[in-house]
Amino acid sequence: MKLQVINPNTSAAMTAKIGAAARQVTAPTTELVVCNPTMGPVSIEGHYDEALSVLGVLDEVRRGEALGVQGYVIACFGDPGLRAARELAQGPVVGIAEAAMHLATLVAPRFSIVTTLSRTRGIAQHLVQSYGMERHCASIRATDIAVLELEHTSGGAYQQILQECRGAIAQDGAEAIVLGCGGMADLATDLAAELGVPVIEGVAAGVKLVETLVSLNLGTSKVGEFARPLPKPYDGLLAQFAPSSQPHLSEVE
Ligand code: 2AL
Repeated sequence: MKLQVINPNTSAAMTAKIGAAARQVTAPTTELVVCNPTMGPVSIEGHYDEALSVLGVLDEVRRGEALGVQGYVIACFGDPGLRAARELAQGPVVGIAEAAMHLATLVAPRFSIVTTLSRTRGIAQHLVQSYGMERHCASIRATDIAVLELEHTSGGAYQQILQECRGAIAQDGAEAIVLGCGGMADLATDLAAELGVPVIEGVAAGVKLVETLVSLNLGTSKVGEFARPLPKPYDGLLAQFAPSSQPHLSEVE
């Protein structure tokens, strides 16, 4: 089985971390393509970053289709471009926020999301609403750690995250933690050991869910909302993104 994990920001160090987390949990027979776009923001920390990251994500999906990828994980906690990617891809596409929240509902009555900058709480809140998770989500706590600061594991980032997790459990009623950034992929095991509750990190959750979907032969329903984009010209800078009527010929570049 061939799966693709897309880090939507352009940070190669973060892509390597995400790839390592994905490889730890996939079956030996699963081939992983781990990538990030070459165009776009170095980190995604707001709506503008997120909107512009989507083009890079879709470009990577387009390449994946040409390579015969059977399922995709979008490895940023805003799940940028998730629904558009579902239109483009033949196989299933899962976002890490979506994957982590769904798995959290299976192991705890209520979870809290512990994320990066305060300004990204709104993005997480919108996802909670759009995935119907209000009943399950006890709180969304920010650490005010910038995404790229998570590269420096020697800093105080881990302690700050641990403190917010403890607050979520003690004060907000959370019985599981969802980590709110792809750059936190390496922290789940240590946090779970210290906190004594399940800590769900979306990269592992996402690849296991996509692996399951592909092995069960379940792909995105293509009969309506997620049908392939209608072929039409796109103008200007976006001309190269124009959907074609013969995806498998045009998508080889
Ligand atoms: C993220 C993430 O997962 N990747 C990124 O660049 N930004 N999420 C976040 N809450 O900051």
